[in-house]
Amino acid sequence: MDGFEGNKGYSERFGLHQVDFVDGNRPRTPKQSAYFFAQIIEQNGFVSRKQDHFEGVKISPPRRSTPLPPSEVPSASKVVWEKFTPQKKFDRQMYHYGNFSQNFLWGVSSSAYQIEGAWRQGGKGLSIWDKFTHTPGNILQHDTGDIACNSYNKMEDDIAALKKVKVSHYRFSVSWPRILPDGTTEYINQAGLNYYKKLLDSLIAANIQPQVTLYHWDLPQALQDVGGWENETIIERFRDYADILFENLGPKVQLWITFNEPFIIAILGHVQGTHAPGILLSMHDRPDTLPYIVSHNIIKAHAEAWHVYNDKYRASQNGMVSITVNADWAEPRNPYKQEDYDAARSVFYLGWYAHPIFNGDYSPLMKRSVLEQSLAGGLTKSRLPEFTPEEIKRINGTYDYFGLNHYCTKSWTNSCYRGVVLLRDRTWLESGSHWLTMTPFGLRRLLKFIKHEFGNPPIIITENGVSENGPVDLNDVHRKYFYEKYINQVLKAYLLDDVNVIGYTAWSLLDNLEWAVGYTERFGLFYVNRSDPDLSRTPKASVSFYSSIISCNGFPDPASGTHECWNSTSTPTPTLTPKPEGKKINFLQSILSFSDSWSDQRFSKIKIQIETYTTLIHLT
Ligand code: PNW
Repeated sequence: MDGFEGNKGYSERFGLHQVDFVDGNRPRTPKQSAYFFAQIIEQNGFVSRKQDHFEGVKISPPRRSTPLPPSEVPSASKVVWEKFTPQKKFDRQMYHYGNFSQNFLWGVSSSAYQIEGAWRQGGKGLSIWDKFTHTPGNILQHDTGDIACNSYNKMEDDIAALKKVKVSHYRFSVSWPRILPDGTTEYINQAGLNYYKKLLDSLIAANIQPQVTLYHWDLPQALQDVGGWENETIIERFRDYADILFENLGPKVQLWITFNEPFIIAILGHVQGTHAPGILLSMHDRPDTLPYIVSHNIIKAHAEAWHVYNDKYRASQNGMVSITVNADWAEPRNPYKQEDYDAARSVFYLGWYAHPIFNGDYSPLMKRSVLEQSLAGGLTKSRLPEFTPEEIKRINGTYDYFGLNHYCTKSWTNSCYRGVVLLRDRTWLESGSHWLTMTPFGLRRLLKFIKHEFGNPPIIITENGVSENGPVDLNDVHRKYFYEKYINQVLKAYLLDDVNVIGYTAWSLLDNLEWAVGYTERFGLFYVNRSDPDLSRTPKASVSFYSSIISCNGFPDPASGTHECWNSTSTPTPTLTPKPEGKKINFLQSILSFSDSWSDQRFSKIKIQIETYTTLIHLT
């Protein structure tokens, strides 16, 4: 808008909007250019029209959806924001000592395509990820999962790594095409079943409880060829696949997850095209209802698998079946601004899947916002499909716990002309992945939100972790920092907010194929040397650190004496030294090592941990 132009005062006007400086309210009026620019934004460029040259561009005022009235902002997020957003940094970062429940589950996580390799071994069929990674241009450095960490052939090494961390459970996924090469029950690949049976037996022998994900994104290519998740016959295919796994592996498994992160499947796979099957919605002649249809079918397929278990296997196997949704925590940039509240509320996507399963049907907020966007986009009805009353009933309650993947918090605002906008707080520490900042405080808030929004279910955190890229440094102080701070927030949620958290799973056991960015971003507790033909695994410093938290079942108060379980000093000496380059990382590293050396001297009664550039204060 027109504004104060330095020594030219108000005489020079750069604005898309004219401001009336005579009127005390300073009303703004869009100039023609505002409409023109809005149209460029709306079309994301210039749509070619033959007569443009002669008639000019047709100008219409930009469409904007009306914000939700305050009363319709669902209460659960409000409860959390009202309690936490005004928190002083002091309270937010206060270190909390204490323990988790006695049978708390401590684990690490992996997924089939990211670690198994053996893509054409043991009778396995092709998956959409095999095809996607073999299509040039899809994956950084042309990486593939053909060999990955070769976990298919290195089961003993993986079990040894798990033992070293001293986990009580291990989350892995089954590759659907390894069991059913063409996706259907026409042919069941016994070698595939045997592999997973052997893995389960080895885990049980090591006293590690398995948690098995049925679908971590590697759909049999043969099913994609007939429409994949878009074709509703897949619901039956998935149910049959689940039935076979429950029947054959169920006697050895107590914890199941049907789907990993349906949101990522819908959006990265079927809108952005950065994940398999690689559908970039804007480039295809596809209906833009696609992500909603895909999600609709996934929700139904989940429910059918849960019912199969409930009807046929629960009585004899007595396990728990659920779904894992991923969620960032959304923080309003300015908690005192209604628009920012609404912006933050509107970006919650876990409810897309969790609401039908935990509360019944899509939420009113979801229905309303998809309808609004659909109408604004010129459609006559909502893109969101509807469940029939019978379907709502059949889906509602198909869970035995809440599976949550969480990585970070984002800050949101609503600016008049740009709509809902994501902001990055520059004080948040970065990681090896552009989308991941270290924001431990958000996890406590998210857990409290889930408690209120979804009826206080038992929650298992099925993924949480951080990456690095660039040169290898086994002294991963940033990961120790991450786990200490995030897990401490989980402890606060459990002890102070009464959230029913029953387990925590670190992502990931090994440095593995990080999807579209290949092997460049490393989330592992163990470094995998890719130049060694044997793909040897070496523990990073975070292994013994995480292992200490597990042995202590939380954070024992140093004031109550020395604790046998705490062994964080016995970290391996780094052998691969070159430090990450670049000023920023070095600075970050030095802050983290500084905070780390302090954190080992656990003598103060109340300890305030730094998150970033602030100073450590010790109170005794
Ligand atoms: C999860 N994001 O995916 C997956 O379940 C894992 O397989 C993956 O390796 C891990 O997180 C780390 O990325 C995500 O862009 C992928 O916000 C992307 C996002 C979040 C989770």
